[in-house]
Amino acid sequence: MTTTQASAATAELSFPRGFLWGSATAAYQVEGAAAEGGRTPSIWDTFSHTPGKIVNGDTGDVADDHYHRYRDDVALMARLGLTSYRFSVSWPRITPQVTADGLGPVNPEGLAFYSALVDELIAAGITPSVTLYHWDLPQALEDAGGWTSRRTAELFGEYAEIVAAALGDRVPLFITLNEPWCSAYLGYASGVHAPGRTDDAAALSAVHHLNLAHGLATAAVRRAAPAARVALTLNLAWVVPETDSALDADAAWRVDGLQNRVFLDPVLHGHYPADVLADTAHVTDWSFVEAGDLEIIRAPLDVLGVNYYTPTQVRHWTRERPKENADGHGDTRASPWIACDDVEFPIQHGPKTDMGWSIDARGMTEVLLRVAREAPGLEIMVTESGAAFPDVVGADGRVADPDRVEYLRMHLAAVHRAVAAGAPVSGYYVWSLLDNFEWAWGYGKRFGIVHVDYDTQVRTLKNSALFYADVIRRNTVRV
Ligand code: IFM
Repeated sequence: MTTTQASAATAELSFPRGFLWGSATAAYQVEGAAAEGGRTPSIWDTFSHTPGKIVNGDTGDVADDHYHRYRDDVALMARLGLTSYRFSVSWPRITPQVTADGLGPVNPEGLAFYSALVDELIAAGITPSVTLYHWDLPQALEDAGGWTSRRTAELFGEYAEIVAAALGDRVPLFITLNEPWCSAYLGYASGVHAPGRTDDAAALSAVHHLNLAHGLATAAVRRAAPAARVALTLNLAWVVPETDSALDADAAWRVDGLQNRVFLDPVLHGHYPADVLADTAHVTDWSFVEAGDLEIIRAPLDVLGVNYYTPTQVRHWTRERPKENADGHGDTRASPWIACDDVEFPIQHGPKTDMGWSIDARGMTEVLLRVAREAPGLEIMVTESGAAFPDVVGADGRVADPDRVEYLRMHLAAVHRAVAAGAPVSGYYVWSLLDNFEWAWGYGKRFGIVHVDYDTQVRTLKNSALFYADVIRRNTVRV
């Protein structure tokens, strides 16, 4: 961990009236109750129960027990003054018998859980934002090909319609997918995420089927819940070439293609980037893109969700020395960066979070302004922003997390800069409300503004939660 020092307060940055202040979680990371309420296994249940996949052998079986404690957690949110809560729906709770043949019966217990959560939030004055897919694909669908199969996208559209029909009278915003980059490349190319496959062609097919799933779900939500708005959340990268050499610029462009443009271009402009298709032609011919798909994918969005954590610095790899792979996605033999053999992610110096991720808030401003430029007028929300640090509860019962406070302060100021420059950003969600199951890292990485004792499930507000509550109360960040 590296400490960043708070500087004396010199300015008050106020956000637009009505700016949404939220926190975000995801079903598999917080709910627990993995085998309760009629739920069946997702790819993350299978993956986390596979020896060697998760640090310390952790699983999401219990997680934060949010499934049982959601009322208390909503009360905590209300205490902090949050005006919105972004959570995800676990597909295997809603249609637990789904197979490639069809969704099977809807599980009323699954819908009832989310419906009760929505009611609890509304009663507390907190606006729910629902993510339909945050990585917990039903295992039965993975067994039939997962995101490499078009059928998964079709069924996702049907599932989205069910959820929107059940919750759309009270939920104003549905986010179709969270970070399809991770689902596709970490799940199917590098294999550090479920389902743990290492097949570049499969990953590119997953990219397209996730985009298609987004398009089909967008139409489905609009049918079932015409008053609701639809978003897609992307983890856009601020890609920085190390030098201004042509080779470094090319490296940056290719990484930008795989992380940003392969999602932004079809969704915003209805085509895949020609350079990405050409660069990956030796891997796949992209014949999984069928006539009409891009029209479905480019359905106008109401909101684009942006998740930003860390900059992505790249340089051309000269092969004269071992490759540096400090891309923040784990040390793996298989790379998520397809057709990027001559690209490296140099080791960064300077402040880092407990994930080893460099801290540079300029990227937040940059990605927001980029979206504003590429999609003029499209509303943007920061659907995740936050940092892991190794927090402990002190003898005084408090959790002092000055690094996270400073991280949030800097990133809020960066959001403010983008707003001041004209980006229509309407909300900010801290990742995360609670410490939770950080995927392949298990429970060792704490992202919450609320500390969770995993033995007792006791929640303790960290100082960052108090800081955030103060920002919310004033609608202003002091820097
Ligand atoms: O915990 C994850 C979350 O599920 C998706 N976005 C990044 C977070 C931190 O790694």
